[in-house]
Formats: sequence, C-alpha cells, structure tokens
Amino acid sequence: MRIVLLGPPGAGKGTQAIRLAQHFDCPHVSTGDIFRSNVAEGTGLGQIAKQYLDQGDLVPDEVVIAMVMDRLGSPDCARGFLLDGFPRTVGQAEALDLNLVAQDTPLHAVLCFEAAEEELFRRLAGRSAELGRSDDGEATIRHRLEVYATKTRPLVDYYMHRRLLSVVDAVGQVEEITARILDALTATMAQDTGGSDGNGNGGAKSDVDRHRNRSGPGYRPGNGSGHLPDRAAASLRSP
Ligand code: B4P
Repeated sequence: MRIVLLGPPGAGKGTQAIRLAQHFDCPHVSTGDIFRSNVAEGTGLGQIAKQYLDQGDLVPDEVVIAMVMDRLGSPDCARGFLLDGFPRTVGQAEALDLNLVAQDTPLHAVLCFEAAEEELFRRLAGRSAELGRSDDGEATIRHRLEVYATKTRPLVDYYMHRRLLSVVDAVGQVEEITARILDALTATMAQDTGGSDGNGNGGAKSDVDRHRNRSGPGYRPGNGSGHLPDRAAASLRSP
C-alpha cells in the first residue's frame, strides 16, 4: 500500500501512521520525525530544519522534497509506504506525483484527518506537557494552524480531483479511528478495483482485508458506526 496521511497539527497522523505501518508491514516515513532526529543529532539538515520547526513554519520545499525522494528510493519502500506529513504543499505533491509516475507506482489513497480546532489545541497542549516539543506552545500552534490552512489545505482539493481522498473523522479512541481508516481503505479499494486488475492493483484490496483479519478484537473493523464515506461520498462532503 502507498498511502499519504494529511491533516492539521495534532490530528493524530503520527499516532495512526505507527499503527497502520505495523498493520501493513511497510515503512512509516514521517518528515517531522526525520527532521527532529536530525535536529537532535545536530546534522546539517537538522540545523536548517530547526529554525523552521521552532517557528512552526514549513521547511522549504527543495529541502523536504530531496529528503523524501531519497527515502522513497530505499529498498524497503519498494513494497509500499505510509507518508506521514508529506506532502504539505502543492509543490511537494507535484514532486511526489512525478516521482511515482516515473516508477509506475501510483498512490492507493490519501487520508485526510479532520478534528475541531479546540480538540487540536487540547491534544497539543497535552503533548507539550508530556514531550516538551519546541513547536507545541500556544502561539506556535496557532501559527501552524494558519500555515496548514494556507499551504496544506489546498491539497484536499488536489487529491479530491484525483479521486484519491478519504476524509477521516479523527476524533474518538485511537483504536476506533484505526478501524475507521481500515474501513475507508477497504471501501476505496473495492470501488477502484472490483478485484484484481492484472496490474497488481487488486493486491491492494486483499492487503487491506488480510490485515483487517489480522487486526484482532481491539480494532472493531466494519462495525457500521465507524464506517467512513468512500471516496465518492467523501468528494461530496465539504471537508
Ligand atoms: P509533524 O511531526 O508531522 O507533526 P504534527 O502535525 O504536529 O502531529 P500529528 O498530526 O502527527 O499528531 P500526533 O499523532 O503526534 O510536523 C512537525 C513539523 O515538522 C511541522 O510543523 C513542520 O515544521 C515540519 N515538517 C514536517 N513535514 C514537513 C513537510 N512535508 N514540509 C515542510 N515542513 C515539514 O498527535 C498529537 C497528539 O495527540 C499526541 O499527543 C497524541 O498522543 C494525541 N492523540 C493522537 N490521537 C489521539 C486521539 N484519537 N485522541 C486523543 N489524543 C490523541
């Protein structure tokens, strides 16, 4: 599976990406995590990124794009990946498209996490108390939400037009949200493939089903209440 997770700061992309990567047995590529570990190690990349992270600004496209393309070229990404926090601008999305088209490995889905602003503040205040992240102060969170609205939110339309977008209600128990995502992915794959198309795409649907079956009692997949709109329905919503 090749999946992008999109959403405002604090929506839980990182939290769900860890679970989904485990589920699908594919790498979790988090641009935020890569930057933070480079900052911690004092690398050249870390020195560039730190000023942007601390201010709640986006790291410039040319830096992020080169870093992600390099990461996606690693052998472990050949079987799929979960991109957490990339792309965050239209320029990044276009660069990703070009790269994936060149490899003939298109995205299967883009999940856009939605939660009310008060909930995002509440979560990030909790994370600030727990982890003391430099970008979780109230003023910085406010700025990050503005950056999201102006620079990243346009990607909702970008991926909706490509019929890749599923909107995820990101409020609720972590396990519940994972179940919603797996339901959404199943609906998406069923709609797309109607089974295997002979080009390897049918495998994506069976990937979801196989992993749903492996998911155990905590995930409660397919229970109706957690069911998300498929992409056709999602495209009718005003996200
Ligand atoms: P990221 O590291 O991507 O982080 P995030 O958007 O703040 O958080 P996320 O949505 O992953 O929330 P999480 O699961 O942690 O970005 C940090 C910075 O890196 C950016 O501001 C930017 O400067 C830079 N950057 C990254 N990618 C970039 C790019 N492509 N281009 C340019 N710059 C880039 O969850 C948040 C909290 O909520 C946690 O405490 C969690 O425990 C809690 N939580 C999660 N799910 C919950 C639930 N269901 N209920 C209650 N709490 C929940």
